[in-house]
Amino acid sequence: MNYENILVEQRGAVTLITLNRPKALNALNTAVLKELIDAFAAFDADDSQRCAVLTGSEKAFAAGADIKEMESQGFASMYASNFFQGWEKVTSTRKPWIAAVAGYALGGGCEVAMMADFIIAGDNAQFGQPEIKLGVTPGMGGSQRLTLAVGKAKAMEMCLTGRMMGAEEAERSGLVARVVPAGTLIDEAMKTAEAIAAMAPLAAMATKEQINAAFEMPLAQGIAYERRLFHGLFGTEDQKEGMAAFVGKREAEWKGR
Ligand code: CO8
Repeated sequence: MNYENILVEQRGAVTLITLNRPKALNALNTAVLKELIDAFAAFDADDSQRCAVLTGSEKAFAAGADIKEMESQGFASMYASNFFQGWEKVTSTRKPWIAAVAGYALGGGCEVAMMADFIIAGDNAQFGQPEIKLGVTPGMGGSQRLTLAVGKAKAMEMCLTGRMMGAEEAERSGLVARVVPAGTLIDEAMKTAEAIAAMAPLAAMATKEQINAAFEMPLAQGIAYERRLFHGLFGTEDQKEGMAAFVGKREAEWKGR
């Protein structure tokens, strides 16, 4: 697929996907979604790739869903087309990926960042769910994922007022894993992605699956699920290699099987 709205680059075992609609501050329209679905599916299917980074520009990760595309829609057309269906394909990516957020991450932009396994923010990042100012609400998971990340009080306040949250507050509130100077964002995100890419790939995938299960399952069920995955990894060559390397005081060489 030829991409017009995103750039995709493989750097070693890390795929760097950059939203590239600068004139619309990376607003997310149907074309961007299609390209992202394709890029994430290709990343997931490529054995040479082990972690991805999704980023935008220094001014905007993404300033939301494309308001110009939505403006003229009615209920019937939104419902019939199941508008923006497909984002669940992005969230079903099995390998780990990081959102590297600088500048505005608003509405759908904040929601896409929250679809990542974690967010690294530039110190100029601004997160917000301003849909209420447009007469609507979050529609791509923001009311759920923001609440899970920062709790009811801040999620309610942000979604009801449209207030933006800066990077420092976002880190304090648990929305982002780490804040770095905006100028070093891509380097820092790539370094983190490379560290993940250097781990045993099946263990990385299983870790993601375990932590995501915490959002879907009651505790006892989640712990049993974790244990099954843990047991399952003892059927891999990488478990043998990882533990033999520790005992033999050498670096492990992962095979991904
Ligand atoms: N959609 C379309 N175009 C946009 C968007 C957007 N979300 N955001 C910015 N743009 C465009 C502007 O229209 C402008 O284009 P033009 O030059 O042709 O007029 C260009 O980007 C630059 O924007 P500004 O001139 O406004 O730049 P500023 O630096 O002055 O302001 C802001 C930056 C504060 C980010 C401002 O652009 C803004 O407020 N943008 C809208 C933010 C917003 O409301 N986002 C939420 C959108 S709604 C949403 O995301 C719902 C998600 C759920 C959908 C679920 C469907 C099922």
